[in-house]
Amino acid sequence: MKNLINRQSISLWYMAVLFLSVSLQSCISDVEGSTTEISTVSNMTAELTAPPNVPPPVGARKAAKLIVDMEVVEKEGEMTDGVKYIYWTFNGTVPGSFIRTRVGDEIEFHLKNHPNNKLPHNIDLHAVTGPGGGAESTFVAPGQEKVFSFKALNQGLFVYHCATAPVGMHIANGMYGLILVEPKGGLPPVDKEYYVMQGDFYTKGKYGEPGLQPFDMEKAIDERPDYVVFNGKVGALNDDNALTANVGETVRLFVGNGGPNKVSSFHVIGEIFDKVHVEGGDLMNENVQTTLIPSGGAAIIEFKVQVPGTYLLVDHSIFRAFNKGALGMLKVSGKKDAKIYSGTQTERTFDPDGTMAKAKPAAEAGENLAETTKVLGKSLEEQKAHGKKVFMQTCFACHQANGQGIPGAFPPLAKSDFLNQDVVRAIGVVKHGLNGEVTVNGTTFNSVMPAQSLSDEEIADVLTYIYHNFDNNKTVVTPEMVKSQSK
Ligand code: HEC
Ligand SMILES: [Cu+2]
Repeated sequence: MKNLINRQSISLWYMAVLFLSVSLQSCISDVEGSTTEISTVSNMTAELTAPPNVPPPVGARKAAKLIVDMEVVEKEGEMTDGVKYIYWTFNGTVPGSFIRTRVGDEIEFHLKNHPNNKLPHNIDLHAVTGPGGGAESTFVAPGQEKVFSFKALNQGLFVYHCATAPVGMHIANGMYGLILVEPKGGLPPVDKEYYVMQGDFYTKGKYGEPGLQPFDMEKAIDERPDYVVFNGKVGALNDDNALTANVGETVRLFVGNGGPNKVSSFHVIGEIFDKVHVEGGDLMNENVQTTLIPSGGAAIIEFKVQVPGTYLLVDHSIFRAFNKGALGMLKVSGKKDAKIYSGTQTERTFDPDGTMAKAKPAAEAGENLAETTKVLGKSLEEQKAHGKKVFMQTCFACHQANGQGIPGAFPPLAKSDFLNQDVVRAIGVVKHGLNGEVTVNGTTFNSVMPAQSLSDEEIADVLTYIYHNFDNNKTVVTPEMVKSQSK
């Protein structure tokens, strides 16, 4: 009897709430003053995307209740060729899934922690108004799910991250991502939108040291990262994974910085940002070369692409780009426009006092050294294995993992006619560096390769590795050959 009454009153109460929320909903619609729009479903599940993709724009849709489902995934991944790392992630990627909402949305956030995970986690979203940005409400142990709701009061591009102690370590292992809160009516439409996020990583071994690399707390505290990368690993946005656009299109980049420590001087080589939503907020700057993205901050960057080619995304704290991995690519295809960019127009020798004309041709000594095939004390296999290690630590940053180089910046070592023609000269390049013009496979480069401070043995092994890979001519280089090459 008592039960029955209870049930009845509950259902009455439920109906009253339902009625109230329906009338409230129509109130909101009235405030928004749109008559053409068909009222949206008030309960939607958010579409989440893995980087570098973003979900479709909110467009004209009304504010709604949005359900966001996220799962913490602890998993092994690859930092760079041969280097493994245990990442902690939101939804399995670094950065975590992109969340796209609009101002006024009520977000019901579900955070799940898989029973096979080892640690508790939580989430602090910078788009939240409330203590800890949701961190306290979402603290989940393995095998738990927590739910909390918040209203998106402020528009902008916001970082989210794990805030479980030790906070720095959870962020350093990859627990960050972006949530976009679009203004009413949405951001103006563009042709291409991408999701890029920088992060710094700290490993026991130095850059490129192979194997499974554990997190190094001491380096993290000292702010000495071994890797600074976009989208969680070296080369995440390179070559086949490059961002793409066509001439004439407007590209919008949602760029975040997870840190945990380093501030990003974000720059695209060969482009000028037409517009930057500074720090992800409403302030709009125009005609920007490099924009500063703080750790735990973001920026919305827009530019029109007018000239075909490969554009490099870098942290302009430039050693990070070429030695620690903070380098991505945007490949633009389409027709050239010589009025905007001509390419090299003329090319001639500059020899003001005739010294170059008198200089001797490159060393001819030891021309047949390439035929030496035995190296004392080390088998060819051992030499190649050690050479690969040197390559990944030293040459890779510029010449890239498969020796393919970077157009306009670093010549290829793959199938390089320059390399295969003359081993003595190649030894000289690694030993003493190279500058001035060099033509590789028909393309001229005019840049600087600094001398590599390597031992004779390291130079011998790295060149042997390169000669036996990337379609080269299998020359064996010995430490003796390196030693006898003087200039
Ligand atoms: C900091 C970037 C950088 C690093 C690191 C670097 N190189 Fe280079 N390398 C260059 C540049 C730039 C050139 C072209 C220089 C010029 O234009 O005069 C070049 C040219 C070369 C060439 C001759 C051209 C060709 O493609 O065949 C060889 C061989 C070479 N590098 C080998 C190496 C090896 C081996 C290593 C590692 C031990 C290495 N480089 C490390 C930037 C680099
Ligand atoms: Cu965590």
